[in-house]
Amino acid sequence: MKLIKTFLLLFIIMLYASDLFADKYNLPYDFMDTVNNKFPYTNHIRYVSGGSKDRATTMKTIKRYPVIMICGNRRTKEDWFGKNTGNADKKNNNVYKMFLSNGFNESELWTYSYVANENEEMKNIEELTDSLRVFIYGILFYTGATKVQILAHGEGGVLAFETIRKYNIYNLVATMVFIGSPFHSSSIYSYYKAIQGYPVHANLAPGSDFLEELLFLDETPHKDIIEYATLYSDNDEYYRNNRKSPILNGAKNIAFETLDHDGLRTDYKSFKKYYNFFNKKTLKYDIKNDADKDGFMDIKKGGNDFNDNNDQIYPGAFEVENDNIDQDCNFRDKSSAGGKDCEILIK
Ligand SMILES: [Ca+2]
Ligand SMILES: [Ca+2]
Ligand SMILES: [Ca+2]
Repeated sequence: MKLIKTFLLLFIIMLYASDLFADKYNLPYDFMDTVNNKFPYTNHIRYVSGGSKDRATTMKTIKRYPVIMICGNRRTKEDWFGKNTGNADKKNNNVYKMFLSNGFNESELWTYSYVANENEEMKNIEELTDSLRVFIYGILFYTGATKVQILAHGEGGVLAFETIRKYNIYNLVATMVFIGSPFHSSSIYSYYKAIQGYPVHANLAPGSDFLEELLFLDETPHKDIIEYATLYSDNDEYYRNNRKSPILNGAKNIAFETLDHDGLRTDYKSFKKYYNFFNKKTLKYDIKNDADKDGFMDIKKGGNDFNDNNDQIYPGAFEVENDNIDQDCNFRDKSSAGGKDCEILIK
């Protein structure tokens, strides 16, 4: 009898635990295999989550462009599930759940972390761009959506901005919303910390060459196809002497007065401002519009496949060097004489 009771108790605990994880804290079981078969360098992706129970369900239920939520430095994806809420009003601080209760579904919501544990310092931003890029390709392939949307907090915003810029994948993004991101540096970063072994500090400290180069040409590139917004606050402790650091010229810049750095991300007032930017319908994958069956629809039919008669050409495909063919569909060929991402524009 005692044994039966113990089993019953265990069973109830398991039911409760599975309910706790119902809000997609993990990836669907078939995500890594599906994506890894298509992009063999997927092993960069770690500490991510999102989607519905499997690929078929995700593809069937997705309606909007998927949203990738990217956390700030020394944080993890848990920030989007109700952790670190700053001075936000304490009623409703789980961003993931707020999206769900405002009509989004699991297939449309994804999170991205670059470290395993809270308080781990982000590496050099340049080193992290590869994995975010692969995650973007992976989500597009897995969900069948034609673009992604980015919601990024703090340093995660700079990482996202640099990833899209470096690989010239503006055509894969519909929306970028940055919450308190140090685009114009923050005095919490210093060169002193950089030489102590925290290279991200050199990226984000006042006077940073990295930031200057990042924003030099245009603070909102391709804003004809991408909607940009920023949220900033007079009370953000990252920017005591530089409160407009998160603002981007050309974006919708939304000001708050009292929310702090985490409150900006998790307060319902703030959420209400930013979630509207993400309510954008995606075209869904239809095999009829994918002649070469590589999983990406023809660009002429609203997809991202630049050559729908060659299954070795699609976003994220293996790029053959110096052949004047753009295999991975970013308007550039890989070149031994190439720029930052080793690619050059094809004439
Ligand atoms: Ca195709
Ligand atoms: Ca090539
Ligand atoms: Ca290319």
